[in-house]
Amino acid sequence: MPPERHADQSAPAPVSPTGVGYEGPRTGRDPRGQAGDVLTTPNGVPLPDTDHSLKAGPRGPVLLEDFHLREKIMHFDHERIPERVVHARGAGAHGVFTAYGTAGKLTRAAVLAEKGLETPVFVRFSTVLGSRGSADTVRDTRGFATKFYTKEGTWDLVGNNIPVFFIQDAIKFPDVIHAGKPHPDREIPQAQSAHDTFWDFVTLHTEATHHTIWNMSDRGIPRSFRTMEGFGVHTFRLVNADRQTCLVKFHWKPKLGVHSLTWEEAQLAAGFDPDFHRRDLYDSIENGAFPEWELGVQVFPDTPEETFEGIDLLDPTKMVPEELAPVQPIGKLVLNANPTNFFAETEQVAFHTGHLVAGIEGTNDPLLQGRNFSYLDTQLTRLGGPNFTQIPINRPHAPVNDMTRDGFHQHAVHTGQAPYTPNSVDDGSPFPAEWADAAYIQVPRKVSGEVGRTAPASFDDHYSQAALFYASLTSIEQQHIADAYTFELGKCYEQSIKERGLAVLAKIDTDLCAQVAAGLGLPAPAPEPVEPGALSPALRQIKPEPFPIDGRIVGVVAGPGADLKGIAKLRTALEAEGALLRVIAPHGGQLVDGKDVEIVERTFATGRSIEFDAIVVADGAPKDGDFRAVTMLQEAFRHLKGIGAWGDGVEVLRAAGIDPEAPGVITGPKATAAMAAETIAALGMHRAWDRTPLVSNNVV
Ligand code: HDE
Repeated sequence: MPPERHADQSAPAPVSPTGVGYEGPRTGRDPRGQAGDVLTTPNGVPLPDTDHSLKAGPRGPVLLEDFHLREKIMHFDHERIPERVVHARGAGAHGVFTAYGTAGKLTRAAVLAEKGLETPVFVRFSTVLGSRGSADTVRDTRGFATKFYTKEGTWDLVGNNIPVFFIQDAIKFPDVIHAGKPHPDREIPQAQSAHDTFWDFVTLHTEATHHTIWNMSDRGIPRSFRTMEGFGVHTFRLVNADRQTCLVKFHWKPKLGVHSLTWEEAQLAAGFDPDFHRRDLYDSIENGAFPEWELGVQVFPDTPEETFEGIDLLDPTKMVPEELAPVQPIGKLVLNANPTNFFAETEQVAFHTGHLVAGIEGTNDPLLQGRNFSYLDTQLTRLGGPNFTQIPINRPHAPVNDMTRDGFHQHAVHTGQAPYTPNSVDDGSPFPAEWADAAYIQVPRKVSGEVGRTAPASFDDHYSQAALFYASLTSIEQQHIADAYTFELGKCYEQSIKERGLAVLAKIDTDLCAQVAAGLGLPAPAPEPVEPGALSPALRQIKPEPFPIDGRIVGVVAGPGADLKGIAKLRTALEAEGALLRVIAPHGGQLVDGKDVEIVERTFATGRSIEFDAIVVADGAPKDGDFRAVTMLQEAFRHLKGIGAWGDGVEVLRAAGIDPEAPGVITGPKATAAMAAETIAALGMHRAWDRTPLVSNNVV
């Protein structure tokens, strides 16, 4: 069941960005406006004027007795709170998680175990390194944090879109983040890993190798939040009603498949639309193309060694290939409502790895244990005190009967006289819960060991899974990795850092190392590749089968005199599959042909190839060679997108230097059903990969 939507969340009026559809000033109350008729102060005192400060005469000094001025400015002065120390840039949405019931044998947590149980959720996606105002499409890991408002209390699954992490022990977190963040002297570069300090750290601290190669892969530049996988990263322990335990790794699998931008697209978007991912999430929800993921678990026996097939389950730099432990689906997540207010919800939401419910426990992964401290601690500075669970977005949907009291921003008016236990004054209440309902009781386990700043020997293997990841990918994905390393190391100034980068690559793959060395103009070090082991094709994101196309956008280049009937036909076919069509023309307004009317949603000035998943040229589109239209088509071609044209639109393709016979180019005399079907098929494959040899290097 979708969460109840406040009136402020109703969709905006369908006015095109070019002004078409505007019917003059609104009459009556705008449903998205603030409620209430009369302007007041924060204390509810009605105000006649908030535009002029109180002065002694029109040219006179402002009077200290202007209480309204002081209150208004005082509040404004304090509107900002500290941004998150990491993951500052993000976007969130509300949704529902529905359990399949298949986890019933593994855990007593109803949120996962009870068939058909619907649990409201709030999800926040993020980049890691950039500031709040940084671009969405930078090369980085993405956060994928989910707050489940379960009936047994709040459970947070605070994951990433990459299944492993840079470090094995939380004590290294300040180091890796200080290295990745902008240089402390100039505070550049913003939201980038392509700089000396990042590469200095990850080439010295080689346990970062595996995560780094994922960042250099297409996973570092997702097409959309909707097309990202999510991973809990750490191993968790599930406990069932019979107190039997198993170890699991959580996976989110996107319904639309895992897809990425090309590197050039990512860079263009960072300039042309820095809000690219945020906009995509918001728009797709408003358009009813609700983002969807399946939650799955890899299940391992809870043995004293805490390993599986030789892989240390406590080492967060290691994953378990799906071929060894298949991901078993246990539920579905649908995001179906945008936040009403970004600050109140997306900014103030506070996730915490220690927010666990009965039936879900952590493990001794030293990274997870450090996180369990950090996520509480950080909120004290960010949200200004210990009462952040009372902020609306953080409030549990389960009854709260705690004994915390007072503190900054206390909103509860607690009753009773005995916030301690045991007590007799309040009749002994609250009483301890029964085991069946309670969390934070560990299944008894023996703990012993010598105190020391140590790590298991298995943590010393820093390369084998990086090699496995690289070796398992398609040659196109491997090429992207080589291009990414060449770019990033090429942005470093220190020769020794580049050389160390190559020394790491020499252990991963000889050909990869040679390619990057050639790009840097440096000699390749002697190959010493480690054995990657059995390959894991599940790691590939280029798959042979098509994915659903919900929310994908096809741009149609048109203009006065274009075949509007053909456009309408194409739109009907696309919309039937959940995709959208936007008309691009030299100017805004409308295109009219008799009774046929098309609203121009993007002009040659406001449109850019990056926002379209395919571009089609209509019969009758302008043939004046406008460089903006030409650029749009050439970019789409380079980025391996579906390209199409019907009628004399084919001439426009030719004039842009696009061969109508090239792979993934769809042409025909008319906008027929067959042409629409081919366009839909092209969208489903994400890109025309077999066009790759025709486009220049280092851009896709
Ligand atoms: Fe985080 N991380 N992290 N992290 N992390 C934060 O918490 C931290 C790690 C992740 O949308 C902070 O509330 C430490 C792994 C996400 O609000 C902070 C360590 C994974 C988000 C913090 C890690 C993550 C954060 C900053 C090493 C993937 C955004 C603000 C031990 C499994 C949550 C905040 C949101 C945010 C600490 C490592 C994911 C400082 C100490 C591994 C998705 O508490």
